Amino acid sequence: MKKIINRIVIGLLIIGFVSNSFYHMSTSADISSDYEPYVMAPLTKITDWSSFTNQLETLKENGVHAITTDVWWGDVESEANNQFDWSYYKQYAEVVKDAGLKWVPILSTHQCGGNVGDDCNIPLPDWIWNLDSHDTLTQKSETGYINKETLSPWANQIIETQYQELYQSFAQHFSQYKETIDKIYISTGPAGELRYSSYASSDNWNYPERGKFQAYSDIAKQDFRESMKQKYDNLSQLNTAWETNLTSWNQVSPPTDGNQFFTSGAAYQSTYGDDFLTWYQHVLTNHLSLVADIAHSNFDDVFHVPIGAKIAGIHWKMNDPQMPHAAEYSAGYYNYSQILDQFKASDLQLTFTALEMDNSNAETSPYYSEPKTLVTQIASLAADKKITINGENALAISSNDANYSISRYQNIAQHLFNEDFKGFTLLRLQNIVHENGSPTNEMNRFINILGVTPIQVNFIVKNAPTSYGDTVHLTGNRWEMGKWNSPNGQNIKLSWDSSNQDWRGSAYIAADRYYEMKAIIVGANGEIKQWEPGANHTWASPHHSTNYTIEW
Ligand SMILES: [Ca+2]
Repeated sequence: MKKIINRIVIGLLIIGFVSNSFYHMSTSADISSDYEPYVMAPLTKITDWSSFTNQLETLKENGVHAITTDVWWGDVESEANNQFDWSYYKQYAEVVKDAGLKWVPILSTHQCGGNVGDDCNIPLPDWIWNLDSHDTLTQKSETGYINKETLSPWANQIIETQYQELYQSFAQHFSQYKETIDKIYISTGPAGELRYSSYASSDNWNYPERGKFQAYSDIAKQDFRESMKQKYDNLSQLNTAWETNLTSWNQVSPPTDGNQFFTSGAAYQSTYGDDFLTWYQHVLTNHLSLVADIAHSNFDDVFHVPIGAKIAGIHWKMNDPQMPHAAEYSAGYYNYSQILDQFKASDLQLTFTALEMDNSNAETSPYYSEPKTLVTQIASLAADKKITINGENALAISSNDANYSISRYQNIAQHLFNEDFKGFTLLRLQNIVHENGSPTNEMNRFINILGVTPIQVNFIVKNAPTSYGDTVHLTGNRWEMGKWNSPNGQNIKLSWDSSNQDWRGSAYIAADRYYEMKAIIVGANGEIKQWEPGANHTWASPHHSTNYTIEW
């Protein structure tokens, strides 16, 4: 018994040591054991159901698990309040079910259109704008633009009633499809993402500008004042903290100096900046909490599936020397850890995007874009907090240049299989399947790298010439094996098995794929001491779990 405890303690020490050097994530390359590939449906509505059926059957044949679909509020409740028409989406669910696929509906309470890559125009139901004042219902930007992509996060009462009615009606009408529905996404902002409408082209935004704060409706400004009254109690204490000489609460306001708020350093170094940005984000996380509660209360007992929500991949300006993170701050992302805490508290899965992108413009003005860093940061936080994370690509992957496309899928695979993602949703259907149902050139690339089925393999390495303190790892040609010991990947780590006197470990890799691999000996300092000599092992993985033994 004592021996076992000692071994556990030593094991824990080793895990602790290694995890510090690898973003606190699982320390082995691996495909998540329940990994699934998903495909995002077109934004526009299906008009040719027989073509769509052919497309879905092709997805199914290629191992895609589910299709993810926007269910537009502006479609189903457009006529009048509580006059729902689900007929289109019922037909949709029926077709998905018949194709043998699972379905992931997104309850899209945002407008379709007005965002990057949108090819549709489905505004919110008209009648909602009569339920309260525009000041309450809409977001108002720094430059006075009124945004109607979603209800504003200050429209709590309207949201509570309307989302409740919408979700309840969805649950009633789709409970018969509960075997088909795999997960349900809620929309908590523009493009379905928990954020403000800070970067809307309708508000004259162009990439890669920082965007605009959306805290200038009267109700938003009043809310900020009230929040500061609660925090400081009286103006004199606020003046001390902010180093100001305000004489009236009415002078307490979101920033009115545009970029200066950032370039002056106020956003980064002043108590005022911290107070404003903390409050601005808090309004979003409150909104997330509210919508998640409505979703759980309507869906959990009916569908018994996970509820998911998204945050946006705001990768530009991250590294801007004049205004670092200004685009994220303007969208409401001030402290990702606290945002993810709300995901955890609200029992939500998280979807994050931009997995295909790289950091090639990290130092390039005006982009200063670091999507790869951002994805790893978010995945690391999700792993720390034990939040299930799923990935998406930000922009369609479709190229005549096969190498370019493959490099995008490889970027995605690196994140998925080294940073503990549970699933991946490819945008979009039309890039991998032609209208007649035949696969495009992208299909094979996508399926080979990302459309994988995990199988558990027990790896065994015999006769490795290790010394005390060494460990044996495996690495190979694919990201689920750490891509030949790439700095962005992780190897498959084995542990000493004293009864068999060899090194063993199990990992999930892909069924039916071609692998090349080698064992390596890693010293106690984490550095590679020795590669297995000779040619690479080559292996066509089987369809089911198995053992794989290497004689060093
Ligand atoms: Ca309603």
